[in-house]
Amino acid sequence: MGKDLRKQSFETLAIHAGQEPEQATGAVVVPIFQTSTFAQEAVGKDKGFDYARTANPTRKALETCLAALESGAWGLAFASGMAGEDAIAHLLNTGDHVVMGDDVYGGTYRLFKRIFERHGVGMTAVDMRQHAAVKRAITRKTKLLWIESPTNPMLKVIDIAAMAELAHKAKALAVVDNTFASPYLQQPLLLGADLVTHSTTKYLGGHSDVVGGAVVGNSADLHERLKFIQNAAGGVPGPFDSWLVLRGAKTLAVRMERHSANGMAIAEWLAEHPKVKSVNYPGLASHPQHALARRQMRSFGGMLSFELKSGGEATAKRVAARTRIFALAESLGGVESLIEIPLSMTHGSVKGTKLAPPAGLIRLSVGIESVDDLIADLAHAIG
Ligand code: P1T
Repeated sequence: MGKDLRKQSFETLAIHAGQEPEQATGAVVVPIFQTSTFAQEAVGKDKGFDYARTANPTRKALETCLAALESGAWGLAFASGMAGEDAIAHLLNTGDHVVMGDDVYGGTYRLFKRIFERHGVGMTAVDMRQHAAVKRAITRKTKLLWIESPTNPMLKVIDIAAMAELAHKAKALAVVDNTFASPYLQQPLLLGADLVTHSTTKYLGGHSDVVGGAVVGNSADLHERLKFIQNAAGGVPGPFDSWLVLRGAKTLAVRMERHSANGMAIAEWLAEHPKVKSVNYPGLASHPQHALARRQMRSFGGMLSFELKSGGEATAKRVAARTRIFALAESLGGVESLIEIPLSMTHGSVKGTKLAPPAGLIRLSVGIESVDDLIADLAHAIG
């Protein structure tokens, strides 16, 4: 960060952190430094960049911006959300143990269950709304608590400050996947988390045109270790993908306001619908952790899930195939609305486990289109 941007507000940081006019030409927008290597004047005498896996100016601008948006000291960008999570998991050693929420993105569970368990890292999944259950799950070997809030796809809200406290008592790291909320709605580092991770594919990128990941923190030691893993394992984003996330992040604040307003209106409409059994949205007063969500989040975002009273999985699939504006697709957080069936799509990897969501659950990623058009689309699809 060139000037002291730390004191500035979120909206300003999103547009300016790491993004001063470029020195050689004055270009107002950070250029796409599409190069794999950097010429050196003499051996070891470079301009801060030598090889683009280690560092690239476009990626560096993004990393500075991500750190500012999460109120962290540093940020690291990755080729996908999973690549960032994989880097965090590589902090662990054989014999270590992880306590994880029991309603996390299916790919996160799969990473720990199918890859890291093979390398001797144990894992226990637990409902993190039950603090006593989390305490029971923590052992002497527990080195990391993996917290997602709101959760994917049930929209449970987890008390991040309380989880961080439990982690620190056990001398373990508190890691928060902040993908659903985005840093505009919630800043886990300020609540005591050690690391925040994102799929920047989602709200940070915001336009469904890039896959990326991020890890942000404060500790210099964790920065060194994760930067080493990032470079040694090499899961870095290219310059164009870094640029797309950086450009998307500029409008995060205004997008999240609209996502939240649309999400709230649709949740309220669904809650009143005679064919709807239940709606999971932290902004509804009926949500079991609504009070916690109000404390922890600025507003409630664009993600929600619901179940119909009858018909189960088959009816849910039929509804998902009948919308015209909501595209039937995996992913979330873009300006366009998406609809999906988690158990058959994004969470297929937890089918048959205790993490499996209900088969008839429908998940919406509410975009920023006209909310009247979105409601009309759902009304038609639900019938
Ligand atoms: O897809 P990728 O950028 O690698 O991010 C993985 C990831 C991590 N964390 C959360 C909370 C996520 O939701 C995801 C990806 N999720 C979807 C693709 C989805 O539709 O839920």
